[in-house]
Amino acid sequence: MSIDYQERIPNNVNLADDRRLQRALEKWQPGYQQWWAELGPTGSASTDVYLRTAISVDPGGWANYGYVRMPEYRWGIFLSPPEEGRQVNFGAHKGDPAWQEVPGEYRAELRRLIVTQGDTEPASVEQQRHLGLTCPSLYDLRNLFQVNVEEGRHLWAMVYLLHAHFGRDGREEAEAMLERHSGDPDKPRILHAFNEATPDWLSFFMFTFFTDRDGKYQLASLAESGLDPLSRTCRFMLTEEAHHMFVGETGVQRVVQRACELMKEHRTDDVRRYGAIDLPTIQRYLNFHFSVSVDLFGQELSTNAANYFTMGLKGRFRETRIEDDHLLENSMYQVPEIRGEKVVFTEQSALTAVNERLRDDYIRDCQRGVDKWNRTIRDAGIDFELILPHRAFHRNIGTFADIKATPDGRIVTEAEWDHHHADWLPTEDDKAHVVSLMAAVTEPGKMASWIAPPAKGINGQPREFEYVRFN
Ligand code: BYC
Repeated sequence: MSIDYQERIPNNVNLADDRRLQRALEKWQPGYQQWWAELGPTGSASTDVYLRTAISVDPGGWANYGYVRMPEYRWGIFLSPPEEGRQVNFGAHKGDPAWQEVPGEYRAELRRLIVTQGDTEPASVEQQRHLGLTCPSLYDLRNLFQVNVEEGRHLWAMVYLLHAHFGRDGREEAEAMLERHSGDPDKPRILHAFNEATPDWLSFFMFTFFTDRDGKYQLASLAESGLDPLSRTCRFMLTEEAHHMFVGETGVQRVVQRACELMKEHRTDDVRRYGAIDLPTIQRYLNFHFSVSVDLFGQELSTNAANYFTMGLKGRFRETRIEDDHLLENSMYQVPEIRGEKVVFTEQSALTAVNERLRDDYIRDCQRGVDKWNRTIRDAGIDFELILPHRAFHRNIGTFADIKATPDGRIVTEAEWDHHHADWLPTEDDKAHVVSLMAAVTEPGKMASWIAPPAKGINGQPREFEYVRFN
Protein backbone atom coordinates (compact mmCIF):
# COMPACT_ATOMS: atom_id res chain seq x y z
CA MET A 1 0.00 0.00 0.00
CA SER A 2 2.72 2.51 -0.91
CA ILE A 3 1.76 6.02 -1.85
CA ASP A 4 2.29 7.44 -5.31
CA TYR A 5 4.02 10.83 -4.95
CA GLN A 6 4.54 11.27 -8.71
CA GLU A 7 0.92 12.32 -9.06
CA ARG A 8 -0.34 15.87 -8.59
CA ILE A 9 -2.44 14.48 -5.75
CA PRO A 10 -0.45 11.78 -3.92
CA ASN A 11 -2.72 8.80 -3.30
CA ASN A 12 -3.00 5.07 -2.81
CA VAL A 13 -6.45 4.76 -4.42
CA ASN A 14 -5.34 4.50 -8.07
CA LEU A 15 -6.69 7.93 -8.75
CA ALA A 16 -5.05 7.92 -12.21
CA ASP A 17 -7.47 5.15 -13.26
CA ASP A 18 -10.48 7.38 -12.66
CA ARG A 19 -9.89 10.45 -14.80
CA ARG A 20 -13.20 12.11 -13.94
CA LEU A 21 -12.60 11.88 -10.23
CA GLN A 22 -8.98 12.94 -10.64
CA ARG A 23 -10.01 15.99 -12.65
CA ALA A 24 -12.70 16.92 -10.12
CA LEU A 25 -10.21 16.75 -7.25
CA GLU A 26 -7.58 18.64 -9.22
CA LYS A 27 -10.18 21.34 -9.71
CA TRP A 28 -10.80 21.53 -5.96
CA GLN A 29 -7.04 21.57 -5.17
CA PRO A 30 -6.25 25.25 -6.01
CA GLY A 31 -9.16 26.44 -3.83
CA TYR A 32 -7.74 24.37 -0.99
CA GLN A 33 -4.25 25.81 -1.53
CA GLN A 34 -5.65 29.31 -1.55
CA TRP A 35 -7.59 28.61 1.65
CA TRP A 36 -4.35 27.31 3.24
CA ALA A 37 -2.45 30.45 2.15
CA GLU A 38 -5.16 32.74 3.55
CA LEU A 39 -6.36 30.91 6.65
CA GLY A 40 -3.64 28.35 7.33
CA PRO A 41 -0.77 28.96 9.79
CA THR A 42 0.38 32.59 9.76
CA GLY A 43 4.04 33.15 9.00
CA SER A 44 4.67 29.57 7.86
CA ALA A 45 5.05 30.27 4.13
CA SER A 46 8.83 30.55 4.16
CA THR A 47 9.66 28.03 6.87
CA ASP A 48 11.24 24.62 6.47
CA VAL A 49 9.76 22.28 9.05
CA TYR A 50 10.92 18.87 10.20
CA LEU A 51 7.71 17.02 9.40
CA ARG A 52 6.60 13.45 9.01
CA THR A 53 4.93 12.58 5.73
CA ALA A 54 3.03 9.39 5.02
CA ILE A 55 4.92 7.21 2.54
CA SER A 56 2.85 4.06 2.98
CA VAL A 57 -0.20 3.07 4.98
CA ASP A 58 1.31 -0.14 6.27
CA PRO A 59 1.45 -0.34 10.05
CA GLY A 60 4.83 0.65 11.43
CA GLY A 61 6.43 1.94 8.26
CA TRP A 62 4.33 4.85 7.11
CA ALA A 63 6.13 7.91 8.37
CA ASN A 64 9.04 9.62 6.67
CA TYR A 65 10.74 12.52 8.50
CA GLY A 66 12.47 15.42 6.80
CA TYR A 67 12.40 19.16 6.19
CA VAL A 68 9.42 20.34 4.19
CA ARG A 69 8.74 23.86 2.95
CA MET A 70 5.28 24.31 4.48
CA PRO A 71 3.18 25.37 1.47
CA GLU A 72 4.82 22.55 -0.49
CA TYR A 73 3.49 19.87 1.85
CA ARG A 74 2.00 17.06 -0.28
CA TRP A 75 -1.57 16.60 0.88
CA GLY A 76 -3.08 13.43 -0.49
CA ILE A 77 -5.56 10.59 -0.21
CA PHE A 78 -4.56 7.61 1.87
CA LEU A 79 -6.81 4.73 2.84
CA SER A 80 -5.83 1.83 5.11
CA PRO A 81 -5.57 -1.50 3.28
CA PRO A 82 -8.88 -3.29 2.68
CA GLU A 83 -9.77 -6.14 5.03
CA GLU A 84 -10.66 -9.17 3.03
CA GLY A 85 -14.24 -10.37 3.51
CA ARG A 86 -15.15 -7.42 5.72
CA GLN A 87 -18.83 -7.28 6.69
CA VAL A 88 -21.29 -4.80 8.09
CA ASN A 89 -20.81 -5.61 11.75
CA PHE A 90 -23.87 -4.08 13.43
CA GLY A 91 -27.43 -2.92 12.83
CA ALA A 92 -30.07 -4.17 10.41
CA HIS A 93 -27.52 -5.19 7.74
CA LYS A 94 -25.26 -7.11 10.08
CA GLY A 95 -23.57 -9.96 8.21
CA ASP A 96 -23.91 -8.40 4.74
CA PRO A 97 -20.68 -7.72 2.85
CA ALA A 98 -19.38 -4.20 3.64
CA TRP A 99 -20.49 -1.66 1.02
CA GLN A 100 -17.99 -0.38 -1.52
CA GLU A 101 -20.52 2.17 -2.75
CA VAL A 102 -22.97 4.36 -0.85
CA PRO A 103 -26.34 2.60 -0.44
CA GLY A 104 -28.90 4.89 -2.12
CA GLU A 105 -31.28 4.85 0.83
CA TYR A 106 -28.58 6.10 3.25
CA ARG A 107 -27.06 8.73 1.03
CA ALA A 108 -28.34 11.74 2.98
CA GLU A 109 -27.26 10.38 6.37
CA LEU A 110 -23.81 9.41 5.15
CA ARG A 111 -23.28 12.74 3.47
CA ARG A 112 -24.24 14.51 6.66
CA LEU A 113 -21.81 12.46 8.78
CA ILE A 114 -18.95 12.97 6.32
CA VAL A 115 -19.63 16.70 6.02
CA THR A 116 -19.77 17.14 9.81
CA GLN A 117 -16.52 15.23 10.23
CA GLY A 118 -14.83 17.07 7.35
CA ASP A 119 -15.90 20.50 8.58
CA THR A 120 -14.02 20.14 11.87
CA GLU A 121 -10.64 19.61 10.18
CA PRO A 122 -10.13 22.98 8.44
CA ALA A 123 -11.94 24.59 11.36
CA SER A 124 -9.15 23.55 13.74
CA VAL A 125 -6.48 24.89 11.36
CA GLU A 126 -8.31 28.22 11.30
CA GLN A 127 -8.59 28.27 15.09
CA GLN A 128 -4.86 27.67 15.50
CA ARG A 129 -3.59 29.89 12.71
CA HIS A 130 -1.92 32.62 14.78
CA LEU A 131 -0.26 30.38 17.37
CA GLY A 132 2.99 30.05 15.41
CA LEU A 133 3.74 33.70 16.16
CA THR A 134 4.00 32.96 19.89
CA CYS A 135 5.51 29.46 19.98
CA PRO A 136 7.16 28.50 23.29
CA SER A 137 9.93 26.63 21.42
CA LEU A 138 10.91 25.31 18.00
CA TYR A 139 9.90 21.83 19.16
CA ASP A 140 6.39 23.07 19.89
CA LEU A 141 6.21 25.08 16.68
CA ARG A 142 7.06 21.98 14.71
CA ASN A 143 4.34 20.01 16.50
CA LEU A 144 1.77 22.73 15.81
CA PHE A 145 2.63 22.68 12.11
CA GLN A 146 2.54 18.88 12.05
CA VAL A 147 -0.94 18.91 13.56
CA ASN A 148 -2.04 21.60 11.09
CA VAL A 149 -0.86 19.83 7.93
CA GLU A 150 -2.47 16.59 9.08
CA GLU A 151 -5.79 18.28 9.83
CA GLY A 152 -5.54 19.68 6.30
CA ARG A 153 -5.03 16.14 5.05
CA HIS A 154 -8.03 14.94 7.03
CA LEU A 155 -10.10 17.46 5.12
CA TRP A 156 -8.75 15.88 1.93
CA ALA A 157 -9.83 12.48 3.23
CA MET A 158 -13.46 13.58 3.61
CA VAL A 159 -13.44 15.60 0.38
CA TYR A 160 -12.24 12.50 -1.46
CA LEU A 161 -15.26 10.55 -0.15
CA LEU A 162 -17.62 13.36 -1.13
CA HIS A 163 -16.19 13.58 -4.64
CA ALA A 164 -15.89 9.84 -5.17
CA HIS A 165 -19.31 8.84 -3.84
CA PHE A 166 -21.75 11.75 -3.85
CA GLY A 167 -21.57 13.22 -7.34
CA ARG A 168 -22.59 16.80 -7.80
CA ASP A 169 -23.87 17.51 -4.29
CA GLY A 170 -20.66 15.97 -2.92
CA ARG A 171 -18.66 18.46 -4.97
CA GLU A 172 -20.82 21.29 -3.68
CA GLU A 173 -20.30 20.15 -0.11
CA ALA A 174 -16.53 20.05 -0.77
CA GLU A 175 -16.65 23.67 -1.93
CA ALA A 176 -18.67 24.66 1.13
CA MET A 177 -15.94 23.23 3.39
CA LEU A 178 -13.74 26.12 2.25
CA GLU A 179 -16.53 28.70 2.55
CA ARG A 180 -17.57 28.18 6.19
CA HIS A 181 -15.00 29.57 8.63
CA SER A 182 -14.40 29.16 12.34
CA GLY A 183 -16.15 31.94 14.26
CA ASP A 184 -17.63 33.53 11.11
CA PRO A 185 -20.95 35.07 12.21
CA ASP A 186 -22.53 34.44 8.79
CA LYS A 187 -20.98 31.12 7.82
CA PRO A 188 -19.72 29.44 10.99
CA ARG A 189 -18.35 25.94 11.29
CA ILE A 190 -21.01 23.30 12.04
CA LEU A 191 -20.16 22.24 15.61
CA HIS A 192 -19.90 24.76 18.45
CA ALA A 193 -16.44 23.83 19.75
CA PHE A 194 -14.96 24.65 16.35
CA ASN A 195 -16.12 28.25 16.52
CA GLU A 196 -14.32 28.93 19.80
CA ALA A 197 -11.05 30.87 19.68
CA THR A 198 -7.71 29.17 20.40
CA PRO A 199 -5.83 32.33 21.33
CA ASP A 200 -2.93 30.89 23.34
CA TRP A 201 -0.86 27.75 23.74
CA LEU A 202 -2.54 26.55 26.93
CA SER A 203 -5.80 26.55 24.95
CA PHE A 204 -4.03 24.74 22.12
CA PHE A 205 -2.76 21.98 24.40
CA MET A 206 -6.18 21.64 26.05
CA PHE A 207 -7.80 21.56 22.61
CA THR A 208 -5.49 18.84 21.31
CA PHE A 209 -6.01 16.85 24.50
CA PHE A 210 -9.80 17.20 24.80
CA THR A 211 -11.16 18.13 21.37
CA ASP A 212 -8.84 16.02 19.25
CA ARG A 213 -9.80 13.17 21.56
CA ASP A 214 -13.41 13.64 20.51
CA GLY A 215 -11.97 13.24 17.01
CA LYS A 216 -10.44 9.94 18.08
CA TYR A 217 -13.77 8.58 19.35
CA GLN A 218 -15.84 9.88 16.42
CA LEU A 219 -13.33 8.54 13.90
CA ALA A 220 -13.20 5.20 15.70
CA SER A 221 -17.02 4.95 15.46
CA LEU A 222 -16.93 5.87 11.79
CA ALA A 223 -14.11 3.35 11.26
CA GLU A 224 -16.72 0.72 12.20
CA SER A 225 -18.96 1.89 9.34
CA GLY A 226 -20.48 -0.54 6.88
CA LEU A 227 -19.32 1.86 4.14
CA ASP A 228 -15.87 0.39 3.57
CA PRO A 229 -14.11 3.45 2.03
CA LEU A 230 -15.24 5.53 5.04
CA SER A 231 -13.98 2.88 7.42
CA ARG A 232 -10.63 2.63 5.66
CA THR A 233 -9.99 6.35 5.52
CA CYS A 234 -10.90 6.78 9.21
CA ARG A 235 -8.58 3.97 10.18
CA PHE A 236 -5.65 5.77 8.60
CA MET A 237 -6.70 9.12 10.08
CA LEU A 238 -6.64 7.54 13.54
CA THR A 239 -2.97 6.68 13.21
CA GLU A 240 -2.23 10.38 12.66
CA GLU A 241 -4.62 11.53 15.38
CA ALA A 242 -2.57 9.76 18.07
CA HIS A 243 0.25 12.28 17.73
CA HIS A 244 -2.15 15.21 18.11
CA MET A 245 -3.38 13.88 21.44
CA PHE A 246 0.22 13.25 22.50
CA VAL A 247 0.94 16.92 21.81
CA GLY A 248 -1.99 17.89 24.05
CA GLU A 249 -1.28 15.48 26.87
CA THR A 250 2.43 16.22 27.11
CA GLY A 251 1.85 19.93 26.50
CA VAL A 252 -0.45 20.30 29.51
CA GLN A 253 1.84 18.04 31.54
CA ARG A 254 4.81 20.34 30.81
CA VAL A 255 2.84 23.45 31.83
CA VAL A 256 1.84 21.70 35.07
CA GLN A 257 5.43 20.60 35.66
CA ARG A 258 6.76 24.12 35.23
CA ALA A 259 4.19 25.51 37.67
CA CYS A 260 5.18 22.86 40.21
CA GLU A 261 8.92 23.54 39.80
CA LEU A 262 8.41 27.23 40.48
CA MET A 263 6.04 26.58 43.41
CA LYS A 264 8.73 24.50 45.05
CA GLU A 265 11.60 26.77 44.20
CA HIS A 266 9.90 29.92 45.52
CA ARG A 267 7.70 28.26 48.16
CA THR A 268 4.60 29.92 46.84
CA ASP A 269 1.36 29.10 44.98
CA ASP A 270 1.60 32.37 43.12
CA VAL A 271 3.76 31.40 40.19
CA ARG A 272 2.29 34.08 37.95
CA ARG A 273 4.92 36.52 39.06
CA TYR A 274 7.62 34.08 37.95
CA GLY A 275 6.16 33.97 34.44
CA ALA A 276 4.24 30.71 34.75
CA ILE A 277 0.62 29.55 34.83
CA ASP A 278 -0.77 28.67 38.26
CA LEU A 279 -2.58 25.38 38.85
CA PRO A 280 -6.04 26.92 39.56
CA THR A 281 -5.89 28.69 36.17
CA ILE A 282 -4.95 25.41 34.49
CA GLN A 283 -7.97 23.83 36.22
CA ARG A 284 -10.31 26.51 34.84
CA TYR A 285 -8.96 26.02 31.30
CA LEU A 286 -9.43 22.28 31.73
CA ASN A 287 -13.05 22.84 32.85
CA PHE A 288 -13.77 24.93 29.79
CA HIS A 289 -12.21 22.65 27.19
CA PHE A 290 -13.63 19.47 28.66
CA SER A 291 -17.15 20.89 28.77
CA VAL A 292 -17.19 22.15 25.17
CA SER A 293 -15.71 18.85 24.03
CA VAL A 294 -18.27 16.61 25.79
CA ASP A 295 -20.94 18.60 23.93
CA LEU A 296 -19.49 17.19 20.70
CA PHE A 297 -21.03 13.80 21.43
CA GLY A 298 -24.56 15.16 20.85
CA GLN A 299 -27.67 14.51 22.91
CA GLU A 300 -27.82 11.79 25.55
CA LEU A 301 -30.77 10.23 23.75
CA SER A 302 -30.60 10.66 19.99
CA THR A 303 -32.77 9.19 17.27
CA ASN A 304 -30.16 10.38 14.75
CA ALA A 305 -27.56 8.24 16.47
CA ALA A 306 -29.96 5.27 16.76
CA ASN A 307 -30.68 5.52 13.03
CA TYR A 308 -26.99 5.74 12.11
CA PHE A 309 -26.42 2.60 14.17
CA THR A 310 -29.35 0.59 12.79
CA MET A 311 -28.43 1.62 9.25
CA GLY A 312 -24.87 0.33 9.84
CA LEU A 313 -23.27 3.73 9.22
CA LYS A 314 -21.69 4.64 12.58
CA GLY A 315 -20.95 2.08 15.27
CA ARG A 316 -19.79 2.13 18.86
CA PHE A 317 -16.17 2.44 19.98
CA ARG A 318 -14.49 -0.88 19.11
CA GLU A 319 -17.85 -2.31 18.04
CA THR A 320 -16.53 -5.73 17.06
CA ARG A 321 -14.87 -6.25 20.43
CA ILE A 322 -18.15 -5.73 22.31
CA GLU A 323 -19.89 -8.94 23.27
CA ASP A 324 -23.57 -8.45 22.51
CA ASP A 325 -25.98 -8.84 19.59
CA HIS A 326 -24.81 -5.61 17.85
CA LEU A 327 -28.47 -4.81 17.16
CA LEU A 328 -29.32 -3.24 20.53
CA GLU A 329 -33.07 -3.54 20.01
CA ASN A 330 -33.61 -5.05 23.44
CA SER A 331 -30.64 -3.64 25.35
CA MET A 332 -30.59 -0.91 27.94
CA TYR A 333 -27.93 1.65 28.90
CA GLN A 334 -27.54 3.98 31.89
CA VAL A 335 -28.19 7.59 30.92
CA PRO A 336 -28.07 10.68 33.14
CA GLU A 337 -31.12 12.83 33.73
CA ILE A 338 -32.07 15.65 36.08
CA ARG A 339 -34.17 14.84 39.09
CA GLY A 340 -34.76 17.93 41.21
CA GLU A 341 -31.34 19.26 42.10
CA LYS A 342 -29.58 16.02 41.36
CA VAL A 343 -28.29 14.13 38.39
CA VAL A 344 -29.41 10.49 38.40
CA PHE A 345 -28.77 7.66 36.00
CA THR A 346 -31.69 5.66 34.59
CA GLU A 347 -31.92 2.76 32.16
CA GLN A 348 -32.82 3.79 28.62
CA SER A 349 -32.82 2.10 25.24
CA ALA A 350 -29.18 1.34 24.39
CA LEU A 351 -29.95 2.16 20.77
CA THR A 352 -30.91 5.77 21.40
CA ALA A 353 -28.09 6.01 23.98
CA VAL A 354 -25.14 5.29 21.66
CA ASN A 355 -23.97 8.92 21.84
CA GLU A 356 -23.90 8.68 25.63
CA ARG A 357 -22.02 5.42 25.57
CA LEU A 358 -19.37 7.02 23.36
CA ARG A 359 -19.22 10.00 25.73
CA ASP A 360 -18.61 7.54 28.61
CA ASP A 361 -15.75 5.90 26.70
CA TYR A 362 -14.33 9.35 26.04
CA ILE A 363 -14.62 10.55 29.65
CA ARG A 364 -12.79 7.46 30.91
CA ASP A 365 -9.96 8.15 28.47
CA CYS A 366 -9.78 11.82 29.53
CA GLN A 367 -9.53 10.75 33.17
CA ARG A 368 -6.48 8.64 32.34
CA GLY A 369 -4.68 11.76 31.08
CA VAL A 370 -5.74 13.85 34.07
CA ASP A 371 -4.38 11.10 36.34
CA LYS A 372 -1.00 11.46 34.63
CA TRP A 373 -0.98 15.23 35.18
CA ASN A 374 -1.80 14.61 38.83
CA ARG A 375 1.14 12.25 39.06
CA THR A 376 3.41 15.12 37.98
CA ILE A 377 1.94 17.27 40.78
CA ARG A 378 2.25 14.47 43.34
CA ASP A 379 5.84 13.69 42.31
CA ALA A 380 6.67 17.34 43.00
CA GLY A 381 5.27 16.86 46.52
CA ILE A 382 2.51 19.41 45.97
CA ASP A 383 -0.92 19.06 47.52
CA PHE A 384 -3.23 19.86 44.63
CA GLU A 385 -5.40 17.74 42.37
CA LEU A 386 -6.72 18.53 38.90
CA ILE A 387 -10.27 17.28 38.53
CA LEU A 388 -12.31 16.45 35.46
CA PRO A 389 -15.59 18.32 35.89
CA HIS A 390 -18.93 16.54 35.99
CA ARG A 391 -20.57 16.01 32.59
CA ALA A 392 -23.45 18.31 33.64
CA PHE A 393 -21.10 21.29 34.03
CA HIS A 394 -21.28 24.14 31.47
CA ARG A 395 -23.15 22.29 28.76
CA ASN A 396 -24.79 23.64 25.62
CA ILE A 397 -26.16 20.45 24.11
CA GLY A 398 -28.52 17.87 25.59
CA THR A 399 -30.13 17.31 28.99
CA PHE A 400 -27.93 19.80 30.83
CA ALA A 401 -28.10 22.64 28.31
CA ASP A 402 -30.82 24.49 30.20
CA ILE A 403 -29.52 24.17 33.74
CA LYS A 404 -26.47 25.38 35.64
CA ALA A 405 -24.28 22.87 37.44
CA THR A 406 -21.12 23.08 39.50
CA PRO A 407 -17.98 21.19 38.41
CA ASP A 408 -18.93 18.48 40.91
CA GLY A 409 -22.37 18.06 39.35
CA ARG A 410 -24.62 19.93 41.79
CA ILE A 411 -27.43 21.77 40.07
CA VAL A 412 -27.52 25.40 41.17
CA THR A 413 -29.59 28.53 40.59
CA GLU A 414 -28.63 31.16 38.03
CA ALA A 415 -27.77 33.46 40.94
CA GLU A 416 -25.39 30.94 42.46
CA TRP A 417 -23.83 30.35 39.04
CA ASP A 418 -23.35 34.08 38.49
CA HIS A 419 -21.75 34.35 41.89
CA HIS A 420 -19.27 31.49 41.38
CA HIS A 421 -18.60 30.88 37.72
CA ALA A 422 -15.40 32.94 37.85
CA ASP A 423 -14.03 30.19 40.13
CA TRP A 424 -14.84 27.55 37.53
CA LEU A 425 -14.19 29.00 34.08
CA PRO A 426 -11.27 31.11 32.81
CA THR A 427 -11.77 34.74 33.76
CA GLU A 428 -10.73 37.76 31.72
CA ASP A 429 -7.86 38.13 34.15
CA ASP A 430 -6.75 34.50 33.61
CA LYS A 431 -6.90 34.92 29.85
CA ALA A 432 -4.99 38.21 29.98
CA HIS A 433 -2.29 36.59 32.11
CA VAL A 434 -1.93 33.56 29.83
CA VAL A 435 -1.88 35.74 26.71
CA SER A 436 0.72 38.04 28.33
CA LEU A 437 3.12 35.08 28.54
CA MET A 438 2.85 34.25 24.87
CA ALA A 439 6.01 35.42 23.10
CA ALA A 440 7.90 33.49 20.48
CA VAL A 441 10.97 31.55 21.59
CA THR A 442 12.80 30.45 18.46
CA GLU A 443 16.33 29.66 19.58
CA PRO A 444 16.91 25.89 19.23
CA GLY A 445 16.57 24.11 22.60
CA LYS A 446 15.24 27.17 24.47
CA MET A 447 11.83 27.11 26.21
CA ALA A 448 9.42 29.85 27.29
CA SER A 449 9.29 30.53 31.03
CA TRP A 450 5.89 28.91 31.53
CA ILE A 451 6.61 25.43 30.15
CA ALA A 452 9.05 22.63 30.97
CA PRO A 453 11.11 21.07 28.16
CA PRO A 454 9.75 17.88 26.58
CA ALA A 455 11.01 14.54 27.91
CA LYS A 456 12.51 13.82 24.51
CA GLY A 457 12.71 15.16 20.96
CA ILE A 458 10.87 14.07 17.82
CA ASN A 459 11.96 10.95 15.94
CA GLY A 460 15.01 10.44 18.17
CA GLN A 461 16.34 13.96 17.54
CA PRO A 462 17.72 15.94 20.48
CA ARG A 463 15.57 18.63 22.10
CA GLU A 464 17.89 21.34 20.79
CA PHE A 465 17.44 20.15 17.20
CA GLU A 466 16.49 22.91 14.75
CA TYR A 467 12.94 21.65 14.18
CA VAL A 468 11.99 24.73 12.16
CA ARG A 469 14.22 26.81 9.90
CA PHE A 470 13.17 30.34 9.05
CA ASN A 471 14.17 31.59 5.61
N1 BYC B 1 -22.70 21.56 18.11
O1 BYC B 1 -29.42 13.97 17.81
P1 BYC B 1 -28.21 14.75 18.23
C1 BYC B 1 -12.55 15.98 15.07
C2 BYC B 1 -26.96 19.04 16.72
S1 BYC B 1 -13.90 16.11 16.10
C3 BYC B 1 -23.69 21.93 17.25
O2 BYC B 1 -27.59 14.35 19.47
P2 BYC B 1 -26.32 13.49 16.57
C4 BYC B 1 -11.47 16.95 15.23
C5 BYC B 1 -27.09 17.83 15.82
O3 BYC B 1 -26.36 18.04 14.62
C6 BYC B 1 -15.06 14.88 15.55
N2 BYC B 1 -24.77 21.15 16.98
O4 BYC B 1 -27.17 14.69 17.03
C7 BYC B 1 -11.05 17.36 16.48
C8 BYC B 1 -28.58 17.72 15.63
O5 BYC B 1 -29.00 18.66 14.65
P3 BYC B 1 -30.42 18.50 13.91
C9 BYC B 1 -16.03 15.37 14.52
C10 BYC B 1 -24.83 19.95 17.57
O6 BYC B 1 -26.32 13.59 15.10
C11 BYC B 1 -10.04 18.30 16.60
C12 BYC B 1 -29.13 18.19 16.94
O7 BYC B 1 -28.10 18.96 17.57
N3 BYC B 1 -16.79 14.28 13.98
O8 BYC B 1 -12.54 15.13 14.23
O9 BYC B 1 -26.73 12.22 17.20
C13 BYC B 1 -9.41 18.80 15.48
C14 BYC B 1 -29.60 17.03 17.78
O10 BYC B 1 -28.46 16.30 18.30
C15 BYC B 1 -23.84 19.50 18.46
C16 BYC B 1 -18.07 14.05 14.23
O11 BYC B 1 -18.75 14.78 14.91
C17 BYC B 1 -22.75 20.36 18.72
N4 BYC B 1 -21.75 20.02 19.57
O12 BYC B 1 -24.88 13.76 17.17
C18 BYC B 1 -9.83 18.39 14.23
C19 BYC B 1 -18.66 12.80 13.61
N5 BYC B 1 -24.20 18.28 18.90
O13 BYC B 1 -30.52 17.09 13.44
C20 BYC B 1 -10.84 17.45 14.11
C21 BYC B 1 -19.86 13.06 12.76
C22 BYC B 1 -25.36 17.98 18.33
O14 BYC B 1 -31.44 18.84 14.92
N6 BYC B 1 -20.96 13.68 13.50
N7 BYC B 1 -25.75 18.97 17.52
O15 BYC B 1 -30.30 19.53 12.79
C23 BYC B 1 -21.83 13.00 14.26
O16 BYC B 1 -21.72 11.80 14.43
C24 BYC B 1 -22.99 13.74 14.85
O17 BYC B 1 -23.33 14.76 13.97
C25 BYC B 1 -22.75 14.33 16.26
C26 BYC B 1 -24.10 14.82 16.81
C27 BYC B 1 -22.14 13.28 17.17
C28 BYC B 1 -21.85 15.55 16.21
